[in-house]
Amino acid sequence: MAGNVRILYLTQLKTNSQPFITGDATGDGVVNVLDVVSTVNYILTGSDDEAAEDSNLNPAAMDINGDGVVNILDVVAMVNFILS
Ligand SMILES: [Ca+2]
Repeated sequence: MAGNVRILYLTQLKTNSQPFITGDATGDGVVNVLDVVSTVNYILTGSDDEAAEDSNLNPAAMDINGDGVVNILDVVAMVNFILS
């Protein structure tokens, strides 16, 4: 489809006024394989928000489907978005 937008959508953090791109776990402005790797690591290391913050990762951006949980469904959505 012509004119496809490569940004999923912008979301406002509830606890922070900084907007972010959904799926952009690393906060570098694009959604790519680095975000997938970061999200998988976040899940496999027990979803440690403090460690994520230390690594400048944004767990809220990882929750692509917006269900309040970062899990494999978000990784699948992220990969599908990148491959689309
Ligand atoms: Ca989710």
